[in-house]
Amino acid sequence: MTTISIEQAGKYDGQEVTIKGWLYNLRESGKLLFPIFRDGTGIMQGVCALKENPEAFAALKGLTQESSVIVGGKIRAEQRAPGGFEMGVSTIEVLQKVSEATPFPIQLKEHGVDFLLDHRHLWIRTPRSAAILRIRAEAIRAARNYMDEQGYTLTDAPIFTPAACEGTSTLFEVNYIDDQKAYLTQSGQLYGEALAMALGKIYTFGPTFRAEKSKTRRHLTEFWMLEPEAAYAELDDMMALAEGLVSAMVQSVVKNKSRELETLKRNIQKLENIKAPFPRISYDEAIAILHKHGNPAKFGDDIGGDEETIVSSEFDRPVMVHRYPAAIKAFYMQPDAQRPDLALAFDMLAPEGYGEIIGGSQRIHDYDLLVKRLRENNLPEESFQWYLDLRRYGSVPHAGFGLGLERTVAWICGTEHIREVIPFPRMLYRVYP
Ligand code: NSS
Repeated sequence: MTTISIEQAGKYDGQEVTIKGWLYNLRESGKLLFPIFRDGTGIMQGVCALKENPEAFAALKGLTQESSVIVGGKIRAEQRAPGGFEMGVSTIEVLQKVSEATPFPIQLKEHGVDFLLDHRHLWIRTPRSAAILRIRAEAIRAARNYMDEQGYTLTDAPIFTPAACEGTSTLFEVNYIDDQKAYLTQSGQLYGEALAMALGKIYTFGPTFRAEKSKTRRHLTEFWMLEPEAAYAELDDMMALAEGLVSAMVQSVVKNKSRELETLKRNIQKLENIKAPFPRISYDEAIAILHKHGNPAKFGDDIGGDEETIVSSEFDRPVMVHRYPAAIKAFYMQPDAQRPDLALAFDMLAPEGYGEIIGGSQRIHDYDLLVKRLRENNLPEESFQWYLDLRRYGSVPHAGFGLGLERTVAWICGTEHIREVIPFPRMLYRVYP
């Protein structure tokens, strides 16, 4: 008999097939059993009658949740079943029966979030988690396709680094070999700049680390970032690339993962709207929007989580805020020629209160200015000699950005907290399991 995935069941209407998976739930009603199986691709309702299949009935009766099973039977259309098909179960082989003494800890009822996080290795088996992780995979696939199509080459930045990229306050220090100090990378950007000078247009995509003391629904200590960097590129080029990238990710999920979005009860119409071009406003205009809403922000203030939510509430798609005060931004950002107190930086704020999903900028390409900025920021010049080399040898205007994968996927999925969109979240007080 052909082994099929539940996802593909519709193609096997009327056929005898095998499904390899787990018992997700079991309802017993006299001489009829109504199991639900899952195989990682979906859930399948089954029916098993004592009279017709006494052996399978006996094997299934009293079977515990998450026992592993190989099931055989006929697929048939059933409108009321999840997915539109069910299986008339005729054979069942139990590979491992979950002991009644230690039942599966996650029942089909509400659990507290700490309990779920302690059991994350089992929680990921629920249809909701599986849907989220499939959407994450689709978003990554779409992002890489888009970047490749735009002529960007995928390269990798190191994870052990000798210096900070995004300020020293959130560095994880590592005891490297022979008492050398190293840090876990906060961003691959500085290496991305070197690679852009070698290959023209590149992107890195990997885990990044920040010892963030903030316990919010938007912060992880380990998260994935996709970071394009291009030589001979300016701020506007990066805003255009960023809106194209985000549109491609969202539209690809809408097109290829609609079932998963339905599982999450996500408002798909809101996602269908997410098409480039996105609105662009200056930092000054963002401050004006805040004033209109009675927020007292003034020039020079950082735009924090609450302010981001206010600004983005004016738009039905992500908004890009550009030209922030240089004083509140990173040391490497190119000043605006017209107004040197502003940095040629931009953030993309997602709608529906999901906050900043992208941060990027044009980089300083002038050697003397960069040295001045390193000194002003008390950064160790010796660690940045290789980075200064990029300004000694054929320096050119260049720019890039970083897209936070989990924040982007959390918004696409409409999850409350970004911890749900990474398989094993690392947070302020959590490194287990
Ligand atoms: O600090 S960023 O705004 N920018 C950079 O790191 C640049 N060096 C990127 C670049 O130009 N190549 O971080 C970029 C994004 C930000 O917009 C968030 O979406 C995400 O990274 N981010 C986070 N996600 C989850 N948790 C935490 N703690 C976090 N910090 C940033």
